[in-house]
Amino acid sequence: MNDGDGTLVAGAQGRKFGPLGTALVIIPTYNEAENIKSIVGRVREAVPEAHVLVADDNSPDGTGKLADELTVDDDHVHVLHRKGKEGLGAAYLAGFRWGLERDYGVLVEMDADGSHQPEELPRLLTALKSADLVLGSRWVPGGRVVNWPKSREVISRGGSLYSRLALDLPLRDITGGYRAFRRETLEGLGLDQVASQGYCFQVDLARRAVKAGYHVVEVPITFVERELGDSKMSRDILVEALWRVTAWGVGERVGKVTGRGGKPSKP
Ligand SMILES: Nc1nc2c(ncn2[C@@H]2O[C@H](COP(=O)(O)OP(=O)(O)OP(=O)(O)O)[C@@H](O)[C@H]2O)c(=O)[nH]1
Ligand SMILES: [Mg+2]
Repeated sequence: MNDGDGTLVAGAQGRKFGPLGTALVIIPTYNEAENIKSIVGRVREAVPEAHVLVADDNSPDGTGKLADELTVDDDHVHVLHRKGKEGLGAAYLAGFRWGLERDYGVLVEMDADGSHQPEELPRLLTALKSADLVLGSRWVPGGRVVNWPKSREVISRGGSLYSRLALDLPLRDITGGYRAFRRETLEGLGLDQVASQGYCFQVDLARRAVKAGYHVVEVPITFVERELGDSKMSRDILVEALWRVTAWGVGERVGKVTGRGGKPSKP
């Protein structure tokens, strides 16, 4: 359903939602030395009460050390040092666990490369006041991408459309990674079973939230392609996402016919 300002909603209506509590903005990093100071500074300025967790996979370019330096004068910045490169999904899962072990009420996903603008985070958090999960969305009215070649847009829109149809999800941007979760939502999603590979991670979290009946809201964002550092996206990641989404979709349809299997576990 579209509420008129480009915001799409899915899930239970008319619910009462509790206060949000403190937000933890999780930023996974692998070789983001050129971006880390700027992105953390922008988050701190845009939402001063929020905390930041940099989840670094022992980046060879020293991103983890630069992040450590940011913690010296700022008790709102934290660093989770991981052993080595395991992919964005694994870093987020570790970051979620770190946050859930502490007293955060909201956990936010944000890339380090500036694609997800911290200045838009207040809008996501406002929407979360009456939602279980907010997706920053490029593909609802008002959302857009800056500096993307047409080919990239076609792949991204196509990936979301395919996931929407294969998994029967009422969402427009299913692969995006700018999201705000209430703590209770993450606790209810069964993080131990979430697929952690590439874009599958984002798709799996979104489908689990919708199928579990959570109130999922899409808020338009302006996604800005990175200017500094290298992309970690690869063709292998895309191919893997394609077959996994297909397998989930087939599994759900078979499950509907046979009455078993295929669905993500309910909280
Ligand atoms: N900790 C960790 N972070 C990662 C890993 N792979 C990617 N990231 C981070 O995840 C975020 C998204 O990665 P990007 O390379 O920007 O991927 P993308 O946005 O799909 O690709 P571009 O649009 O080309 O930038 C960035 O902050 C990366 O540093 C990883 O293996 N471990
Ligand atoms: Mg990026």
